[in-house]
Amino acid sequence: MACIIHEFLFAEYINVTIIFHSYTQKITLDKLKTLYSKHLDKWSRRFTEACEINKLDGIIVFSGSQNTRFRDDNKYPFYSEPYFNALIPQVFPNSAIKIMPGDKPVLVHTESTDFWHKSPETPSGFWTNYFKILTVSDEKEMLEVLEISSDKLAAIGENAPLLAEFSTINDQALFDYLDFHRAYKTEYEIACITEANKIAATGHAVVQKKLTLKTNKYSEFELNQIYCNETQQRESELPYQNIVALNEHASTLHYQNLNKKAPETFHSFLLDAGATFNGYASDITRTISEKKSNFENLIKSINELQQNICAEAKSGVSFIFLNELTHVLLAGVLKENNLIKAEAEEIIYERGITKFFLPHGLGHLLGLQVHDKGGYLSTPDGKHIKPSKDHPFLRLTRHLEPNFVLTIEPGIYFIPSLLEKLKSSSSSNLINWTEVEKMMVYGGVRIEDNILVTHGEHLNLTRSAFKKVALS
Ligand SMILES: [Mn+2]
Repeated sequence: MACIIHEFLFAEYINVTIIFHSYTQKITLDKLKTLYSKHLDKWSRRFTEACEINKLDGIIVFSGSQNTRFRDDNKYPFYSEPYFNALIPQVFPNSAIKIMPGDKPVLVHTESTDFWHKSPETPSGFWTNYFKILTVSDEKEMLEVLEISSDKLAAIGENAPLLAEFSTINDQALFDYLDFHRAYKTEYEIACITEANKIAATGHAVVQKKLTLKTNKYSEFELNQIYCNETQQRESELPYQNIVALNEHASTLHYQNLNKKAPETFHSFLLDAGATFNGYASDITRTISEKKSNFENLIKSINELQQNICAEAKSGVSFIFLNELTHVLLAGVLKENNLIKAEAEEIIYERGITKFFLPHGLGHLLGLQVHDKGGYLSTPDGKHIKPSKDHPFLRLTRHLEPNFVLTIEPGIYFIPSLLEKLKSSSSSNLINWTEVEKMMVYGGVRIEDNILVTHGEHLNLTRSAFKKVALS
């Protein structure tokens, strides 16, 4: 994910498509290196404390193995154990990091001699000085150099046969401690998520431009390709599978298809797509529509609601409260947009009608994983706050604190199965069904930003990145 600028100025002459990748890495390597040094210190302290609390001599983090498909010799895409990437920005399959409090951490890196595949990258970059790096050729040798002499070594990672050597494997108390603390992002992590936002912003900008310029020309499949090309991220590098939804497909919350045919008529487009930078994710959604429609007004209302909720995202505020507030405001949006009978706004929220239009939670922690772990932990020793029965899909129940990075992603959807339920409920008479029916072709709206909680006002990492590519 290095600095990418390709310009083919002679494009017209040789009749090829002009490719212009507008993302340029703004953060210098020197800056990244300085931040990484402090970041690694912080994580070393966290691992040391986790060892003290759990009476461990050390922790070994395995990156995971390159798995093969069933009855096949093809491999699945490789996804590294997140705690491996918390320590090292590069990705290596079949490798391990040994952390012994007080010692320099050791990276055991496997270099395969398989001539079918390109060998994994060799460790390189600003981080290598901080590690003792040992190269091995297979698992057996890896176990030897890891020197598992103590039974007080804990292993973290995909539960492969290699881990059977350890008495403590993926211990819940250890995870609780680490997961709780990872919500507080280091400056290095904030810088990485900021870069991931800039990369994704270039993709959103180009995709939106194509769609509004050439209405009804592109299929979901093509729009996804445009996004991947612009961000220079292959699908397996993205933090999650892009949601590329035209028209009524936007009503499927995690719509996973990529229709290869452009629809006859263009009504709306929802793009939920992020990027990764040094293992850290961005997660951004925008919805656009045909002009001068009621649905366009609805997008404006949700955008306003989203900005109002972001403004409330301050240190000390409970995310459960913000989620409730979203539903209160959503009742107002339903009224403003004539989707409910005018006089009923107050009881819309009380009757839980908004949940039929917004069944998912307001947002989640963001970091090494798009749905970063630790969203329910209220203490480092594993106390949980579960979401209420009313909002079972809420992924974050903590009180916000400085350096949390999270998404704020309200929406409103016209989901046939949920609307059927609402229609047969006692609240049906409160809904303006004629207007709701008109909205079905648009599917739904979601507006999602990544924000950083500070001691004062929040910082919106997405809107800052979007400004630079002239989007809002
Ligand atoms: Mn999200």
